Amino acid sequence: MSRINPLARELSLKLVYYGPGLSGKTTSLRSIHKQVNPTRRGNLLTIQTDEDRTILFDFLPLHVERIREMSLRFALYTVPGQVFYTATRKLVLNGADGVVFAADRQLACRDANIQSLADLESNLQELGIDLHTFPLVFQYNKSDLANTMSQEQMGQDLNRFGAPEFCTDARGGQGVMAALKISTKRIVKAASKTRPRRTAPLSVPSSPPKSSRPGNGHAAAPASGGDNLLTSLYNASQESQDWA
Ligand SMILES: Nc1nc2c(ncn2[C@@H]2O[C@H](COP(=O)(O)OP(=O)(O)O)[C@@H](O)[C@H]2O)c(=O)[nH]1
Ligand SMILES: [Mg+2]
Repeated sequence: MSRINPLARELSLKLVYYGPGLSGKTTSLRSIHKQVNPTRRGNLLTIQTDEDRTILFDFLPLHVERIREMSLRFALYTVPGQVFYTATRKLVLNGADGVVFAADRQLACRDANIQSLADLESNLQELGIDLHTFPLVFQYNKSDLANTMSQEQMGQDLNRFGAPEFCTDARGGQGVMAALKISTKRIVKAASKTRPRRTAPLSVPSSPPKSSRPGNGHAAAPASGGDNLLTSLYNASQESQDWA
């Protein structure tokens, strides 16, 4: 559930990295932490067992400096992939604005990928969310390994949603930022079509955002007249979010 602070003109959004155990979710957050400009991120929090397995979740806050009129904050989470942590997955998924599904391209992981996606679908259904209309992006991870499944095979197994797909090597840092960028754009776009929850009952400044001037090449914003925050948000979704 996105949260908007009208006075600060700031929107907070939640992105969850979901997928089977050991598919590379924690490694993806580590890679993002390494690649993002330090002024735009907080500390990476990971809670693991001695064997390096996620037992609760990982958390990484990102902050986009103002895009046009709007500041955006993203909270990135991972879920523990092991089947028995289902309650934790539900908890982490609650309030998510989008999901990056990290699948493992190794053939041996095929069933685990499919099972984890079914688990995601059913957990979202419980929250009243249909994955077909939810901001979803696929990472087909471990692309650096030999004998992996092709992107086409992965898509046939998993991507019934027409979602963007990225072949990634999270350990080498390949493709992870591209997936993040598309994911955050889709989330912002989706959030601009719904009315985010306000964190404070404060009035919104009435002057139109500079970004709403005609002829800027963007489609008309969906926000109703005068709702400048949503207009700004919609325009922000048209821009690339340059985290580096
Ligand atoms: N070769 C390779 N190994 C990876 C990749 N991503 C993650 N790993 C390794 O896979 C293991 C599990 O990764 P982790 O991020 O902890 O998986 P998680 O359970 O999804 O959080 C670790 O040993 C990682 O170093 C990748 O893209 N390529
Ligand atoms: Mg993990």
